[in-house]
Formats: sequence, C-alpha cells, structure tokens
Amino acid sequence: MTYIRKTICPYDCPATCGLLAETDGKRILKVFADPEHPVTKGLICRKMQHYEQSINSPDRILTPMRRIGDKGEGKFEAITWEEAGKEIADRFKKILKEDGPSAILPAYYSGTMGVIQRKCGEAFFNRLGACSLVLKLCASAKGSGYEAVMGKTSCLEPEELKQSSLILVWSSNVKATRIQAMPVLQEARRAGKRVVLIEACSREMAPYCDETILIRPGTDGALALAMMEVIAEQGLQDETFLREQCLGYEEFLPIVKQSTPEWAEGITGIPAEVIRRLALEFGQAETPAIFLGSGFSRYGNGGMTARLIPILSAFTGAWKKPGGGLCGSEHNGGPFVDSRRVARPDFRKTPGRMVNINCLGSALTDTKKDIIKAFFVFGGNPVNSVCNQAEMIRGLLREDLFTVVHERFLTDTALYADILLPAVFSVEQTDCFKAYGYRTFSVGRKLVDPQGECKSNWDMFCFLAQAMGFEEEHFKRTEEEMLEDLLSHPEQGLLELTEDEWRKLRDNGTIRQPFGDHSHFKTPSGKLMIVNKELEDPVPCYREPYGGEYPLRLISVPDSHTLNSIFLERPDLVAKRGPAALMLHPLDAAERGISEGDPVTAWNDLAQVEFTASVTWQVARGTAAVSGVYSSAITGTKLLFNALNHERISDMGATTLNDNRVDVKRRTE
Ligand SMILES: Nc1nc2c(c(=O)[nH]1)N[C@H]1C(S)=C(S)[C@@H](COP(=O)(O)OP(=O)(O)OC[C@H]3O[C@@H](n4cnc5c(=O)[nH]c(N)nc54)[C@H](O)[C@@H]3O)O[C@H]1N2
Ligand SMILES: Nc1nc2c(c(=O)[nH]1)N[C@H]1C(S)=C(S)[C@@H](COP(=O)(O)OP(=O)(O)OC[C@H]3O[C@@H](n4cnc5c(=O)[nH]c(N)nc54)[C@H](O)[C@@H]3O)O[C@H]1N2
Ligand SMILES: [Mo]
Repeated sequence: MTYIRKTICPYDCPATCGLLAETDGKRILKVFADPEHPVTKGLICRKMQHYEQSINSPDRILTPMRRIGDKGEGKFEAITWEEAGKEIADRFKKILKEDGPSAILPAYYSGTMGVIQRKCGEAFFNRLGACSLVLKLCASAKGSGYEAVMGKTSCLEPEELKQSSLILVWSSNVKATRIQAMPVLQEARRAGKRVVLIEACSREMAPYCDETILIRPGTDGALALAMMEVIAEQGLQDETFLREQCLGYEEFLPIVKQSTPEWAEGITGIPAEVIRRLALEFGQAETPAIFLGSGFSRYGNGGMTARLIPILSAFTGAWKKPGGGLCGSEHNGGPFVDSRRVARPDFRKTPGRMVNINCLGSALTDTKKDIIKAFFVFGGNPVNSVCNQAEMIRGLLREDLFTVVHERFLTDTALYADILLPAVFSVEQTDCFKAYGYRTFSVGRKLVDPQGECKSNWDMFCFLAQAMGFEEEHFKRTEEEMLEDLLSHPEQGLLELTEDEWRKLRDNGTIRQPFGDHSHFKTPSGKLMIVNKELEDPVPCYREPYGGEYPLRLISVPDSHTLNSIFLERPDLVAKRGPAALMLHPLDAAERGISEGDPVTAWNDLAQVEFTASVTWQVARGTAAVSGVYSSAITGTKLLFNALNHERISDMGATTLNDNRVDVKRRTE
C-alpha cells in the first residue's frame, strides 16, 4: 500500500517549495508539487519534479568509508560507524592536544537549508572550540547593501509586482532561480506593462522580457547613478520624499550630477541614449519596481552596487506606493524559531579563529602560521563551489591534513576524504525551514528511514559527540526532540498562530505571513539611508570592480537544470545541460578565431580550464560566461570554473565569484 505525505524542498532557493511524496513507508516512489503550499501552489522546478530519482540514485554513498588509495584518487573501503567514530575522535583528540582547537576547520554551506540540519554542526564545533566559518559565499553583499540603505524594511512581495507599472528584472535568472515569480512577470506583460532585463548574460531570460539591456559585468552601480542623473536632470525625482524621508540626499546629489549617461556608457558599455531612455521610462512610471537577483553583487564593489540600486528604486518616491520599490530577498521575516538553540554559541568558551569561506584554499595550504590539521566538510562541496580551486586541492593533498567529508555522493570534495561518512536526503530526516524570498515557515518530518547506513547531520554530530565523550544533554537528543524544543520556544513569527495553524504546521505544513509595510522605513531614524554614517564609505558612489589584466570578464550564471553542484547525480538533467560551455559574444569569439562548439581554454594567473565554446549575442561584449557548476567526473578535467577565481573578498566581506578576468583561446586537440 502506498500513501502520500507532504514534504519541503531543502535546497538553497528563495521559496522552500511544497512537495508531495508518494511512499510505501520504506522508499520514496514519486515526488510532485504540493498544490496546497501557500506560495508555490503546485509550481516547482524541473529538478524537483523527479526528486525520487535523486533519492534512489544508485550512486549514493551508503556506508562509512576509509581511504585506501592516494588522496583524491577516490579509492575507499567500507568501515562501520564505530570504526569511523573512533578514528575521527582519536585524531581530533590528538590535534586538540598538539595543535589546539583552531587547527580544526569545519566547512559547510547550502547542501541543506533547514534550521536543524544546517546549523547543528556549529554546536559540535563550538564545543570543540574549532575555527568558525564566515559564511559569505552566496549573496551576502546584496543583503548587506540593501540593509545599509533600507535597514529592516521589507522589500516588495513578488505578488505585489502585479501592481507595478514597469518592472526591471535586474541581474536575475528568474526562470532558473525563482520560478514562482515567472507567472507574475508574464501577467504583467499580458497586461501591457513593460518588463526590461538588465543582464550580463541574458540567454535564459531574454525571451520573457520586452527589452534586454546587456551590461558589462560589475558596472551596475554606474548605470544606477546615471539613471538617477537623468531623473534629476528632468526633475522627475520626488524631491519632497528625498529631502524629508531620506538621509543625505543633498550630500549625495553632487555625485549624481556628475554621473552622466556618457560617463556611464564608458563604464557599462550601454549606449548613453539607451541609458537616457531607460531612465526616463523609469522616472515617468507611476509605480516602477526593480526585481533584483544577486549576480551583480559578487564583485569587489558588490556592497556599493547593492546600495545604489535600492537608492535608485526610491528616487522617484516609488516605495510609498503599492507595487513601487524593489523585490529582492526577504530576510526580515520572522524570526520563527531561535536557531541558537541548535547552534549553541554558549558552548564556545573562547572566541575561535574565523576563516572566511572564500579563503579556504589559502587556509588549507598555510602550513606555517595557522596550520589546519583537520578539515570537516558537511552539506557543502567546496572543491566545486569555492574560488581558487587549485590551491584548495593543493591543501587537500597534504599528507598531514585529516579530511572528513559527510556526503550523499562522491563529489569532487569527497574524493579527498580520509574518512567519508554517508549523508541522508531531506525525506530521511526531520527539520524546519524559513524561506528567504517569502515569509513562510515549514516543518518537514522524516518520511522514510535513511537508506543503508546514512545518518542525518544531526545524528552524525550526536554520534561523534558521544565518540568524543561530550557530556552535554544537547548531543543526546533526537532531531524530533530538537524540533519540539524549537517549536515550544516560538519566536515572534509564530506567536499569533491559531490552533489550526499550529496543527497544520506540525503536520509537515507551511505557514505564511504577509510582508511588512514597505512604506514605513524600519531604520534607526525612520528614514531611508542614502548616506549611511556607520559605513567606511558613507556617501555612495561608483567604485571599480577588481578586474585584472586579462581582457575578458568571467562570470557564472545559474543553470536551470542543476543547483550549484546539486543534481549532477541525475543523468537526465546533466544530458540536457551538455558539455561545460563558455559563452562568448560573437565579436570576442571572432577576434580569437573561435566558433560555436570549439574546444577552448580559458586562462589567467591562477589556472587554465577547458570548456566548449558557445557563441551568442546574449552575453555582454568582453564577457565570458559559464553556466552552472560541473564536476570533474562530467568534464573529465580536474580543474573547473572556480580555479580561475581569486580569493579576493568584496567591500562587504563576501564572494567576488564574478569578478575575475581571463583570456580564451581555441584548443587544438
Ligand atoms: N536552477 C537553479 N536555481 C538556483 C540556483 C542554481 O544554481 N540553479 N542557485 C541557487 C542559489 S545558491 C542562489 S544564491 C540563487 C541565485 O539566484 P539569482 O540571484 O537569480 O542568480 P545569480 O547567481 O545572482 O545570477 C543572476 C544573474 O546575474 C547575472 N549577472 C552576473 N553578473 C552581473 C552583473 O554584473 N550585472 C548584471 N546586471 N547581471 C549580472 C548573471 O548573468 C545571472 O543571469 O539561486 C538559487 N536557485
Ligand atoms: N562556479 C560557481 N561557483 C559557485 C556558484 C556558481 O553559480 N558557480 N554559486 C555559489 C553559490 S550562490 C553558493 S550558495 C555556493 C554553494 O556552495 P555549496 O553549498 O558548497 O555547494 P553545493 O553544490 O550546493 O553542495 C552542497 C553539497 O551538500 C550535499 N548535501 C545535501 N544535503 C546534505 C545533507 O543533509 N547533509 C550533508 N552532509 N550533505 C548534504 C550535496 O550532496 C552537495 O554535494 O556555491 C557558490 N559557488
Ligand atoms: Mo547561493
């Protein structure tokens, strides 16, 4: 007999989609969209439509393993959890004694986004006193920049875009990364409203927009400033609003006045007349809205650009009207539960060493000052997702480094493990989820037992805590008990639930709350902060990205068939992606004698990486764009895209994944 249960997508997308899983109580037979989910309402991506194929993949790691070949060779033998636990505990105790806790470095990111399973490792590493990881690999510069202007003000809810009179889709591959917002954009166009795309690579979104404006990567701040210059020059700004409800308008105005479209053309590559036309259209629109992705923020100047775009969105006073303003991510919802109950910062006795995730390569190769002796990866795949890949591999090859990887598949990171531990899928564990694009909170309880010997992050860390001899009751709880603990100490977002809502939530349901009123600015002064005195650079202006001496700007574009390195286990999805393509503008390709489908090598001072050329008008001139993340098993090459990316961090301490340069040549094979 089979039955159907609700569950939640655990991956790093804005919506935490609602799913239904058909199961016989032992296996997951089929997964489809949950039409009752308050946000996703039955619309889910193609990847999750066959989640059961991932869960039941023959390539899953099902037992703990010990390395028997050379590091990176991928040869392992099966061992028991007891053997693995003893080996890890013995090694950690030795390192604690000889090198101290800061020689142990955990690495995790967005493998699973639930509160319990994502945060539970922190309790273990806080208890050890190990290094803390600065988690700025994704879009944190975007969040910090927005907050520097808007404080805790809510952004627009995607559905509110129905009330917008003009939508600028700015640096967002909505189709790949925010599919639930696509119907709103399509509806807007049907209603005769214009949707304009501002992109460095418009390949997927151009067909869904009325106009595409291709911009040189990393220069969006100059475009935003020049649009404000035109708006101010034409007197289309809301002067009363800017003077009365914003801080620093007058101080900012001279910067605006010098930022002419001609100046911006030289920086952005967008013709001055196009900037002028776009600015007029934006300035004259009743309720213009910007739908903002995060690609533009992964540059040295990312935080600054992430301030300038919200300032533009406010320049005409649009935030005061329904549908006017900016729709990005909503980090200000809730809080629903207190994640510190999982992460246990109180377990840390002295402040530990902080390591920025964007600097893992140099952390692992530093054998003099701050040596790392143990590297523990869970819920992440840094060899594929973090910059400076060659350096990271050099570190992982160190014979004196002890590497543990808790994974579902033999990823490029797992290949370097000394001990490999088998991890579960979301349906095999219990967790709760807060979305970042909506104000929702969901519970997703275990539906089936883990396959093989797999353990959830929670169970694995509790097991290792016992092996280490930790006495804390926290490590003796089950994940169900942890969930109960969180729900029985509700935070603001759960305080006003009705009994019926509580019942639904506890039964793998989702509760949804409206976004806050965006016409009331939640900043310390109640005013929007054009100038922010708390920052090193109080008055916003255009700053150059890092760049470099090579001619082409290299960017990464999310792919709709995969999610970072997740779903590479699915032959159907991988086949649809084809080989690792490097997209080039036809003029850049012609200058280098490159044609569609040619084998090419991209290189810079860090590495040489092989791709297949894809020649398209939908990438900005002077740009080389790579879609999504691949693995060495698929490309057959050890080094991938991220080998070309430096460890430099942005003005907000975040990734500069898109801010690197390369040259490209045709390869003769
Ligand atoms: N299918 C799928 N879904 C995903 C992901 C995935 O890989 N695949 N990733 C998930 C994750 S972890 C995240 S953080 C989100 C990301 O979601 P998004 O914010 O939509 O994606 P970004 O990576 O920010 O890239 C958006 C666009 O920015 C463009 N871009 C790059 N540089 C610039 C620039 O300087 N200026 C402008 N205007 N555009 C630029 C790229 O061409 C790209 O199309 O999506 C999540 N969802
Ligand atoms: N080239 C390139 N690099 C990128 C990006 C890009 O677009 N292009 N995107 C960047 C962005 S936005 C992000 S957020 C990061 C993501 O960086 P990561 O989180 O490091 O990368 P993922 O590829 O999402 O890998 C997550 C891994 O966690 C595993 N996993 C899933 N669930 C669990 C679990 O419950 N327990 C354990 N132990 N493991 C689990 C998965 O099998 C997968 O291998 O990558 C960044 N790097
Ligand atoms: Mo991300």
